Amino acid sequence: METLPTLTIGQYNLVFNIFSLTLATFAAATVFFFLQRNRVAPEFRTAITITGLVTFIALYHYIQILFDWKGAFELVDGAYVASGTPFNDAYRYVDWLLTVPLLLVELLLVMRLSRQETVSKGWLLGGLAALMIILGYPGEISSDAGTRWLWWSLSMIPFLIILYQLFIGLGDAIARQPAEARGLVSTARYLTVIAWLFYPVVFLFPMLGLTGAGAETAVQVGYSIADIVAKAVFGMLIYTIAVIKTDAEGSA
Ligand SMILES: *C/C=C(C)/C=C/C=C(C)/C=C/C1=C(C)CCCC1(C)C
Repeated sequence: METLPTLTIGQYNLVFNIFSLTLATFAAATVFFFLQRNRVAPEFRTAITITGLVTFIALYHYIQILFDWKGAFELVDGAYVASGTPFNDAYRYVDWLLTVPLLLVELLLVMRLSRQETVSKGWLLGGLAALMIILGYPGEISSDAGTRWLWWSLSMIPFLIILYQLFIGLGDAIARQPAEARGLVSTARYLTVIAWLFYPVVFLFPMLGLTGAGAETAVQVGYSIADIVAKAVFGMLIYTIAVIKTDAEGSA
């Protein structure tokens, strides 16, 4: 576990408030997705259930992260110094390990591929996503730049294969989407790529000259914003696609 830097009151509060905002977003998103589940045709309900589970899992982890952050610092002479209680980075990685494969499954389910294609792509993309997170963790908890670069590079391999799969592997499936939904399904793909690109970049902050309090603040704020976009905003897009397809089929 890395040693925590001393933060200004402003830095500490910024991170605390972003965690709190993220938590509220996931709470609202979870309620929304579960309440709206029956708004979509039965064949899309599993996708919406998974969307709600993702924000629920993230909600749980942000509660842990928020309390951990509180316990890891104490206010001494107008600055927040490490209390000695460690701040546990593992919550984020456990959260990602569960939610990242599920996010890819959401996208596959709302695309309505053949059953066989959904299962095979689901295992492929889900497996690659899990591998990516597992390979990133030894780097995340190291403060040695060489070690961080090594695990970053290894984790980038499954990451790039996922991006390739989203663009090339699913290209013809996008073309087969009904006209009303094709644009949004493609947007969901782009949103995934843009939001996911945040993570390996945020990981690099401490290696790109950002140190101490500035790096810690930037990393926590960066991951939180990326989580909101990748889970809640992405989930709204999945929900909207399901509604549009439902209405187009006239079955709800
Ligand atoms: C809801 C959480 C999401 C969508 C998390 C996504 C996380 C990644 C795409 C992480 C990728 C990483 C690399 C590609 C290299 C460095 C280590 C990671 C794990 C930060």
